[in-house]
Amino acid sequence: MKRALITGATGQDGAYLARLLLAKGYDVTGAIRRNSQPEMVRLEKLGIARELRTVDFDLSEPNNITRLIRGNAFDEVYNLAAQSFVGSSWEQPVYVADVNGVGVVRLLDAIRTYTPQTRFYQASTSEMFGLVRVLPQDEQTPFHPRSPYGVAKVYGHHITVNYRESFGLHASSGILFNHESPLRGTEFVTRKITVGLARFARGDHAAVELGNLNAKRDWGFAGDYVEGMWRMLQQESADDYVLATGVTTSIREFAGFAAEALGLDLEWSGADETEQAVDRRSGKVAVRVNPAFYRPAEVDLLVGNAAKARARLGWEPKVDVRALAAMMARADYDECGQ
Ligand code: NAP
Ligand code: G4F
Repeated sequence: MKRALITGATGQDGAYLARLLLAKGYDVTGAIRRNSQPEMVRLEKLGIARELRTVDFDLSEPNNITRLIRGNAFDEVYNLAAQSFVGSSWEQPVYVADVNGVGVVRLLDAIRTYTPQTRFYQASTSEMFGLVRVLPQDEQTPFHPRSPYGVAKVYGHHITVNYRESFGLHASSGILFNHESPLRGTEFVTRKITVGLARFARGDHAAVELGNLNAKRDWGFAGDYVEGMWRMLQQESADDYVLATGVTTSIREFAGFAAEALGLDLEWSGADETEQAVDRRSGKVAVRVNPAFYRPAEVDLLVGNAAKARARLGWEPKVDVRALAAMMARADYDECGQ
């Protein structure tokens, strides 16, 4: 039986990856940040909260990391833990650098020292491309991060490559484009939209307030992306891979897809700060712009080229953006009714 450690096991990806590895017969340890109350909701929703062992863990605490790695011979370590919300990274830039950047080398160095045979996955991100000049983005595209989150993740990516090249570790970096699900945090734009519009469709006619509607993202389904993470660690040699759908969609269009799945009919009017969408059926404003959600620097457009992952890992995304929006909107509609 293979032994895997997942940091960030309480997060969206951690929950789906834990389910995948358990189904494959792994012995799974979930490294969980000590909060006033353990955040087990996602693992409970997937019905696996009792199936993995858990350990207290924080990426900013080196002693904790060293003890965990030294005392266990994990076959695979998936480093998914991070402060993952870009929007708040301007408010906590030093903490984000420590957790998302330096935290990666704490883990890698413990592996190098105590269990160099362990295979390592780093959760890198399309946010590293930032101000893009190349369409679509692939493993060779230069980085130009636009947020403290992205800057810290660039360090995490490069130190993963460096430990692979310096010490021969089987360390891979997955450069994943946005991936969502009904387990997505409600602060991220897709879930904010699906929760807000589901409530609206249930008769709570408060408009969903959003920032930049023109930004475009390459959105896939998180369940597909954790399969790609696992495949990276099954390769003979470690490498870096982009996972993406190759399709980019604006925030406005995503809201339209979610609305459509909920039986709402949005009519957009205005521009920039005065833009809004009225639901033709109720005549009420369902979406409006609130500049408070604009970011100090924006990533305007992301679209990925996952040809390498397709060719070498046999990985394909299975859920398109319209189906994804519908899946999330319907799940939120059902949850609102409970
Ligand atoms: P998420 O839902 O926000 O989960 C993040 C996890 O990290 C949570 O379990 C959180 O624990 C944990 N964490 C935060 N700070 C920590 C710390 N100091 N020490 C230990 N654990 C800590 O994020 P996700 O969407 O699953 O993303 C997983 C990873 O992939 C992240 O590294 C993210 O940056 C990266 N990524 C995500 C996407 C995407 O579109 N989802 C795309 C590219 C890369 P709590 O429950 O205690 O908060
Ligand atoms: O949903 P978001 O907050 O995701 P963002 O910033 O793309 O980051 C996510 O994907 C990254 C991969 O590229 C991950 F690395 C990262 O951890 C995270 O999972 O925002 C998406 C876009 C942005 O352009 C933002 O300005 O939506 C725009 N937006 C417009 N209104 C909004 C809102 N974003 C949020 N969160 N809330 C709004 O009201």
